Amino acid sequence: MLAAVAGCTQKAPEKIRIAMVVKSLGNGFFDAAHAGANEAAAQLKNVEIIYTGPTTPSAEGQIEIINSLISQKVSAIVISANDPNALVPIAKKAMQRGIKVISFDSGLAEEGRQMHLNPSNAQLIGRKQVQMASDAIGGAGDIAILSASAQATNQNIWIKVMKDELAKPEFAKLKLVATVYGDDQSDKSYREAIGLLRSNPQLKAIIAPTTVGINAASKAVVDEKLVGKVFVTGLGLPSEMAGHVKSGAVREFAIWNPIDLGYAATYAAYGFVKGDPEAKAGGSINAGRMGAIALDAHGEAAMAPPFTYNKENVDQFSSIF
Ligand code: RAM
Repeated sequence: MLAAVAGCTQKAPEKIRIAMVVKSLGNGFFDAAHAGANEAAAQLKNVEIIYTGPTTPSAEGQIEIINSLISQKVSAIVISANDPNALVPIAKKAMQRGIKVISFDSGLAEEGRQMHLNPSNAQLIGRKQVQMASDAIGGAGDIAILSASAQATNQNIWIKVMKDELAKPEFAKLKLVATVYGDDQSDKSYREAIGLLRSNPQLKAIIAPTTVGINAASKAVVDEKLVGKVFVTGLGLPSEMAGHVKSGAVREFAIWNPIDLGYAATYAAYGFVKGDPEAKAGGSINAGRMGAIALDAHGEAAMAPPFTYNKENVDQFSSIF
């Protein structure tokens, strides 16, 4: 039936509310993902982004937040999970209430989400970090890993890949002496890095597969006056790492574009909310300017390979993310 006076009697369609639940607030990586989510929302129209996360990266904090998002009846939850399994029951509860659950960056176990968006292939990410550490120290010496939180899905997958790489003959002269956790908190990461440097005087490299950890470890190397003796590498944001590349604490690091990741994850959530018939395991999602992204049989997708930064190109990207 036609409305009598167009515009007067027609109700505006209800806003689609997509909640982006990050590992913790105050992390520049997730601030960039949030910017990407906002960009997607502006293009999709009628989408509101609720950006939220605990103050420290814990599963408990995220469970509380999801509980409240269920009461708020959001349309979708896009989450970077602090634990692959602990969040499954609450994620299932959300899905039972009709909320679409998508993990990105750090995954939920398959039964706890409808899809997972990986930034890149885990094998590539793990191998890249070992290669950068090896190159920085001439292929031989003691190395350590400074990770995020001990239960983080993504870091644990990458650490496993790194250990598998280190077992290969080409990296036989690299010795992993310790793996420590800074919980994606700057101060704890810094203290853990100082601890590594002081208790391992032969240490030659720290690999931090976290943007918070790599920044803190670089600062620790500078403060301990170990530039040139210990090299830091891993996954960092150009905006936070430019100074450390210049100080010499870091030669190379890698990352993907977190803005694109948040953008694509938001498009994916929208596809599920709208009931796009292709939004399913084995199908694909329409990710706006990123094109179509294929989902495998487990509902997993991966974006672009990580990009490497060094003194030649870090300044070019540091104003972007
Ligand atoms: C930190 C977070 C995030 C990870 C990046 C590389 O910001 O742990 O999950 O993807 O580092």
